[in-house]
Amino acid sequence: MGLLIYLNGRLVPEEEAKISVFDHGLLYGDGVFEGIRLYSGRVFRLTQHLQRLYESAASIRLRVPLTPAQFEQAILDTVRANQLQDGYIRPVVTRGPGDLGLDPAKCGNPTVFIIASRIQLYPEAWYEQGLKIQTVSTRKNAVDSLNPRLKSLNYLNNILAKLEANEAGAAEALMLNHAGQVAECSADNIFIVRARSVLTPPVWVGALGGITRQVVLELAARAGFTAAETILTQHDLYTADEVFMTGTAAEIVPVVNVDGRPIGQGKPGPITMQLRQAFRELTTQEGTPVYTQQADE
Ligand code: PXG
Repeated sequence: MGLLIYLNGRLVPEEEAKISVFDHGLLYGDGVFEGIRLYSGRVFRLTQHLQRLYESAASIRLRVPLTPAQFEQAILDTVRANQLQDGYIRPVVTRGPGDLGLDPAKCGNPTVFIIASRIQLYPEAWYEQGLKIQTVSTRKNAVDSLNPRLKSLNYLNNILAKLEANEAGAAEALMLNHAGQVAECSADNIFIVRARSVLTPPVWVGALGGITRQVVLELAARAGFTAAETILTQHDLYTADEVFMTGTAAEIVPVVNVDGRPIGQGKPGPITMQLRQAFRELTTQEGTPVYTQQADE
């Protein structure tokens, strides 16, 4: 059975969930989005995802035609309509239909849609054996051109990086900023472990403020590690005890090889595994319940 999609205030069958070819989300990547996980009937860190969505929209002066409370209800309604317990939720807000020019002022009606679907989990082997990543030549967008903190529909920078990584036979692309500092991967944040420190680059070097990244910083501190944001270079990764990536879809994935250099013992490290375990436990404990409230509440 097909999915029910939230589109501009209505739940419609996926075959009918269509938007205009004049939508500037399509014509120009003019819009914002989120990727959210649903674990056992609870939406993980929903408030934080919505906050990031509204911040991304504010940054591009895009008016979201729902209040955050309405948006939250729309997400919960969409999950309920599809009777999901575990899944992936993709809210998208675009500038809406306009003419063929760039001018966003001519787009009067932003488009809002929400897809809630089952999630295709990554193979267990990724987590047991770890992944290989590769530095790519595509640099992260500069923070003063298109700030990577903005989760916009304009993802070509990341896609170009992903293409390079695919070409090199690597699972993910390690992306540097224009100063040669490590920023993040094409769709995941990056961390290193050195001694008892768990380190990730600050967002101002050119990285998304990942929700999973934030959770990992919290969990690492709670577990007694030094959790900090710091400038990292490729050298720091090559000589780290452990490297891992974080993201909503991937959660926490060990990296065992960077640019052909084995990391640590060349297998997933103990602190990565410990954090992954802590993360998994947290996903079973917290989250906004989808089914314990009335639909019309
Ligand atoms: N960096 C970038 C550039 C991202 O797009 C993350 C980091 C991780 O952030 P969260 O908040 O998820 O911890 C993302 C995540 C995918 C996919 O297929 C991931 C993202 C967007 C689209 C697809 O894994 N965003």
